[in-house]
Amino acid sequence: MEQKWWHDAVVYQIYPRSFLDSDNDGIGDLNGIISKLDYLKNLGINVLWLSPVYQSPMDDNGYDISDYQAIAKEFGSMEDMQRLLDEANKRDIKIVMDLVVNHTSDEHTWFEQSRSSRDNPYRDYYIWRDAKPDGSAPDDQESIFGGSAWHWDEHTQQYFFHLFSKRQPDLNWENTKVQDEVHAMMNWWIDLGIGGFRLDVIDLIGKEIDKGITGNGPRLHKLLQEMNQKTFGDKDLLTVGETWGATPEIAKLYSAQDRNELSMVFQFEHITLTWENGDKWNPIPLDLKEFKQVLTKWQVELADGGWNSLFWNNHDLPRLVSKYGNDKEYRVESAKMLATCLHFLKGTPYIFQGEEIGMTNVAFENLEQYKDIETQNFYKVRTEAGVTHEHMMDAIHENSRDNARTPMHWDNSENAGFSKGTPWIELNPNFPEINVEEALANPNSIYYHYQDLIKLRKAHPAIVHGSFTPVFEDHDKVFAYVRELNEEKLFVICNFSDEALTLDVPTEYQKQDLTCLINNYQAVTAISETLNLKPYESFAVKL
Ligand code: TEU
Repeated sequence: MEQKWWHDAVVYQIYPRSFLDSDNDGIGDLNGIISKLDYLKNLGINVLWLSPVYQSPMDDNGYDISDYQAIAKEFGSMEDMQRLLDEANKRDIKIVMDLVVNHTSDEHTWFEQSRSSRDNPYRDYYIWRDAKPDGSAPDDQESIFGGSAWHWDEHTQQYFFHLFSKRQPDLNWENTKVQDEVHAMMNWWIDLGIGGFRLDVIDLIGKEIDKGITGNGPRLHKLLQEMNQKTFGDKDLLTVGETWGATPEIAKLYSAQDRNELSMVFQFEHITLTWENGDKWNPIPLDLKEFKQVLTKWQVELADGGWNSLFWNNHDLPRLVSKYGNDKEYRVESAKMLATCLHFLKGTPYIFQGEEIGMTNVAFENLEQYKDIETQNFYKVRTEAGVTHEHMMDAIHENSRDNARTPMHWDNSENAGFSKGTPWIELNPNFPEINVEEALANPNSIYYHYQDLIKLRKAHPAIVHGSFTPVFEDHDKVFAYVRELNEEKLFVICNFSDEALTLDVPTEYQKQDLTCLINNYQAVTAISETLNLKPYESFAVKL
């Protein structure tokens, strides 16, 4: 496998709306990000993925783009964007843009043209179909945000297709003009000096609507190969596809180097294990054995001929320490354990803003406090179908996307230092205890643990390229593994429970005079036949 700069990179995801508000309009912005580049550099990351900052009516907080080559006013200007690129560049930080091309906003000129008449040249940029003879939608396909995927257009008397909100019409990727426009737009951004793209719901662009196929459509990989060839293929960028429907086999199609598609994809198999039958509004407890099996499968199957991206959370998902750790008694220990567990795996790790200080889920009391369109839509759809208010509020507390979107906690001043205006969404009330200022002042903070993990990745090729072997495979509370490359053998062990555990250690792992690389209680320098682990204890040693 040819070595790439992004193999040992660590990416930090920013949700600009909630990061830092420099002009006190209550919404985070590009100048806010620029002012924190040194903070991010100090953490050790070398790539920033920005959730969308393009012009947008913000129906889905920017995942509904009305102009791909303009910056949303609330986030700043194109000059600010150029300054961000320059300032990041000075610090050897690359900027990855979020590329949302499955759909646009209904305020994009392409769609305004498209909906103006049936014979407009832009009509075929989107997906239009006649009503059934009784006037109903062409079929019963559903939107991922709830309700029908078809919306009736009174003016031209046809339905258009939208997999997300009705203000996010799907582009028609069968139209080569759409492909050309997107490629040209991507090249425009590449020429500006960006470091790559995160491709939003990219596995949907090969859809065949009339056959009811949306994910993993037959034309998907051909479209990506063409995109690669016409845009970033010879540019050495980081490209990561968001692919909810990927299996390891599919992930290899995207990420095997000789296929010339993407650097890597985000797979979600470990995430949806806590969703009953794939339904996030029916959360179920984590079964650690299943979780281990899934992660192990991905490590083993993508060992060569593919590349993993590693993440526990993002702007759509609950906070990791609340979901997989214990955000009360063992918040610090479990946040560090989860970080160690992920950052010693093979792949490119992603950190979501606030993860490095152990930010937690929020539990707003009233539905109105939630701003997310998915949360609002599903509350309506499900309660109308008979689900109780209590059930939905519990599910929202568990899995609403707004868990990740409350403003970043910088310090314990008003609004956690995020804004002097009125924040667009309320803060998590725990900011006086959990904030950056606090973290930077405490040498034992979660922040410094992440900093250490990033340094270790840069210093130990075994973390980046080594083989992966699971240990204690049948244990239902411990996730342990070995990473090995040439002479170096690293042993990582993580207690995922709030119980103290005693393990019988196989002889090959019993060693004296060990070098402990990282730990969240005492450093471990010897392992004998029994190993005692404290709640959420984890460490990595060199065997
Ligand atoms: O997410 C895709 C997506 O399917 C999510 O909406 C996900 O299904 C949901 O949160 C889980 O229930 C991407 C973006 O990450 C998301 O923020 C956008 O809303 C969506 O695409 C549409 O662009």
